[in-house]
This record gives sequence, structure tokens and C-alpha cells, in this order.
Amino acid sequence: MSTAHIGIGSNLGDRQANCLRAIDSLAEHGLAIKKISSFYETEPWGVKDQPSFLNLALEAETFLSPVELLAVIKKIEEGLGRTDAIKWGPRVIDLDILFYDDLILRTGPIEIPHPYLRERDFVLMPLNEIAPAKTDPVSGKTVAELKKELAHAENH
Ligand code: PH2
Ligand code: MG
Ligand code: MG
Repeated sequence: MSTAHIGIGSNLGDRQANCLRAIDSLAEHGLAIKKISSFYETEPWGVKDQPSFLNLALEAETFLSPVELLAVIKKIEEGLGRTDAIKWGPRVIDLDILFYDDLILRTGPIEIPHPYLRERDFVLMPLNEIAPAKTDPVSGKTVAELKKELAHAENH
């Protein structure tokens, strides 16, 4: 059994319903959801000229391997009507694997931990709510430390 942290975002359609459907679908695929953060209304990051996002994060236990989990995520995204257009552009739903145990994986389509999580407030805020003491295996820092560092960097 492994523990995965997953980031969820939506900025098109009924954002909250899209996120909730995605969580239901993860559970239907056998993930045992342990913690769910609040919803966060966030300013678009990367591509600014798009609607604001609703973001959250969850912690789940799973028997799926990272590759299997990614396949499930792609299926759920497609099922919710995601059509991949612009990088960092608007989307009905986005599910990102943030952490998978303490694994560091950089092969082909999979990057774990998520490569941008240290730079994204919209990831660190919800993640800090449910897993402040989780250590990022890449930096060796906790989520709480990463969040503090990012806030500091943004204010200077
Ligand atoms: N996702 C992106 C690009 N920009 N900005 C916010 N606030 N929230 C997101 O989930 C998000 C984003 C691409 O995955
Ligand atoms: Mg994303
Ligand atoms: Mg994604």
C-alpha cells in the first residue's frame, strides 16, 4: 500500500462539481481517500489571462503503481471532458500526482514529485493544510517549509 498526494484544479464550467466528481472517480478506482483539503480560489499561475481556479489537494492510499495511477488520472480527466489544449491554459479538470510515497521518478511521461510544486502557492496552500510535515524527497524540506519559503520569495 502506498500513499499518494494529488493536486486537483479546475477553471472551466462548474469548477466545484468537476473537482468533486474527480474525487468520487478516484475512490471508484480503488483509492482510499484519507484527507481532503478545503477548496482554494486561486489566481491563474503561468498563463495569467484565464479564469481563476478552484484548487484542492488530497491524500490517498492506493495499491496502484505510479504508472497505473497516472493512467487512472488520464481516464478520469478524459471522462470529465478534458481536452488538452494550451500548456498551463484553462481546463475542466486537472489531476496531478504531487508525491507518491518518497519516490523520485523522472521517466518519460511521469515526474514525481511534481516538478513545479515548490513554486506554486496553489499547490502548497492546500497541501500544507493536509500534510504540513510531509517531506519533499527532492529538496528534503517539509511542505510547511516550502510554503514559508515561497511566501518569502514572493514578498521580496
Ligand atoms: N494549473 C495550471 C496552470 N495554472 N493556476 C492555478 N491557480 N491553479 C492551477 O491548478 C493551475 C494554474 C496547469 O496545470
Ligand atoms: Mg497541473
Ligand atoms: Mg496535469
